[in-house]
Amino acid sequence: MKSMDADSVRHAIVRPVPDSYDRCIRTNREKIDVALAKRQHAEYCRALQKLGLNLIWIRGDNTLPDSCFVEDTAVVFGEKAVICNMRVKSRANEVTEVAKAMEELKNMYRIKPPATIDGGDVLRIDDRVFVGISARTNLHAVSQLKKILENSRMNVVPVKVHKVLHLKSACTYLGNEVVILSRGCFDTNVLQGLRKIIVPRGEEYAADCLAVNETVLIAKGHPETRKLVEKEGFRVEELEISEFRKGDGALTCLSIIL
Ligand code: CIR
Repeated sequence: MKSMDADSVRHAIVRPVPDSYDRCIRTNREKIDVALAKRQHAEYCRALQKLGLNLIWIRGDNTLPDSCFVEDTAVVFGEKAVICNMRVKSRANEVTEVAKAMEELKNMYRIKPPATIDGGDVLRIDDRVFVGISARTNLHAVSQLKKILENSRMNVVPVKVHKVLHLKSACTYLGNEVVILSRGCFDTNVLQGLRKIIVPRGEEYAADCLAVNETVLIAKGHPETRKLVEKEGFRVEELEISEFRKGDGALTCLSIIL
């Protein structure tokens, strides 16, 4: 099986669920159980470790309610780390501690105003980098990303996103040239040459999967999606992430895989 990335996957950056997590930005009003979110996060971290990843912890911060959604703060391309400029003000300071960690690990670049971008809008598939143009991410960010990656032989492609928060809320890469997606959120013609798993109606949330070393983590309670992913030859593990769903987050949002 072809790996997800030319670089071998070895580390995952994660950040604790803050005590203030129930004040995160979100579109629904279901009550969030912060203690349960912390337990679900611990399970998530254990799953990553079991799949062979070494965890790199960013210091927790109770003044940043969304800070466990660390994916949105930075995007890594091999030896380059791009620190995001996050559009939502209450999240903007999340990047500070992440940038300190990245400085130790990678060559660091920053997306600067007027560009805004959340990491959840960046979907890398081998040498293609799809960037969701969403409520959080704009075309200025695409231009800056192109510059940062100009010698990297990567093609940066903007993709207009509808109905969901980020591009990766609707589409993720499983490796081995297979993507999983939910219909109606972006123009899927951009995914030429890839095999596509379309999540069944009612299971749209399961399109945000996290593939690690050829195992696919999916959100618990999406049996039809599980079958489709297994049919493509992947090993599947389900994780309960109900409290992150209530905060408009999903599996990829809780880590940055290096
Ligand atoms: C937000 O609205 O920014 C957070 N409550 C959820 C962010 C989820 N992140 C992601 O999908 N990459």
